[in-house]
Amino acid sequence: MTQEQKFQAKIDEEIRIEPKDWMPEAYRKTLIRQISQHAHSEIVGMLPEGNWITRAPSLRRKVALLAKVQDEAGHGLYLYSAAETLGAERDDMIEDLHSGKAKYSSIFNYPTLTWADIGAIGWLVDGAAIMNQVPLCRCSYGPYARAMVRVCKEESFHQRQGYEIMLTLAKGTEEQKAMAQDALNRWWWPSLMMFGPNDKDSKHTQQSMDWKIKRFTNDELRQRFVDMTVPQAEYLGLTVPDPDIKWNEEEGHYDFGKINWEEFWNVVKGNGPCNKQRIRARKKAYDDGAWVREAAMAYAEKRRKRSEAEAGIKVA
Ligand code: FAQ
Repeated sequence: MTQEQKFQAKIDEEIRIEPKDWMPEAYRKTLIRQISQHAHSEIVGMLPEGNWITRAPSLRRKVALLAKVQDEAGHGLYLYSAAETLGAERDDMIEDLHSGKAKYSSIFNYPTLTWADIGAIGWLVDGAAIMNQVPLCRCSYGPYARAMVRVCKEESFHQRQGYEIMLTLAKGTEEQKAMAQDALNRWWWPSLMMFGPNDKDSKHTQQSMDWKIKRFTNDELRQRFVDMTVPQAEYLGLTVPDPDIKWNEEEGHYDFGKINWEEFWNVVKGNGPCNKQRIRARKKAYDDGAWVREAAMAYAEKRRKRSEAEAGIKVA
């Protein structure tokens, strides 16, 4: 048996791969790509919501939104650490985000125009994130799978926070209900795009399924999301902006309309409504934080020297 065959046999037996285990270079690369892009998505994902922290309509809403955005920072840091266990350097990953070499989720390139968008993000974007990430808790790579357990618990709170905002608006005045409907109209299709291209156009899915990094295909997860979310929209009394949504008795699923893939690839390539603004904001945050990194390094150096000097005294 070759090393590669032994590796695949472990995966087939559901034995987790850990950082020091042998792994094919392509497996390592795929994981670094997916985990670092996932980390970038969490970090860039703080920006659309951060836009509303100072304008949350009550103290309760502000506290919940602050907690959510802080959770996202934490998820980004866990994920960068998970990628580091594969030998990736954090500075390189961040550089790749800033230069546009690394991708992050298309969804975060859309603007948050009203408070209802915060509800729609929690409900739809976190709802889609959970659908995609719960299976990642069973990913073959140990550190990624373990990080996902806590991330999913926190995403579940985020989703309920968003749905509660939508419920309040949908049961409010006519104007508030219209805001909720408008947010659903704008976030529905981009949320479906989050799951990635159709299976026939997804270059990584087959290999990632064989390696049990992915447990379901993009289309399978998208379908599950539609099946879960359409009844939630009905409960809110809102209309999903797709005239082709129809329950298919035979399939036991909702049929839905065609996704605008041209829009998706345009956003992925950097030409969405907010791509440039998002990267500008991340670069500025990084540059503004340079003094903190320098101070932390200087402090670590001072402590190292002090403990060396103390050790020297003891030896003497
Ligand atoms: N946006 O062959 P596939 C969140 C790229 S976290 C941009 O199907 P794969 C939390 C893909 O990278 C949201 N690019 O690729 C939150 C590849 O290009 P590459 C992020 C996309 O990897 C909530 C190419 O297209 N979640 O929301 C997108 O097998 C609220 C071909 O695609 C994760 O990252 C896209 N939507 O499947 C935070 C989960 N889709 O890399 C704040 C982990 C595809 O060759 C507020 N990731 N591409 O240059 C995954 O599950 C997978 O990577 C997929 C894509 C499913 C995203």
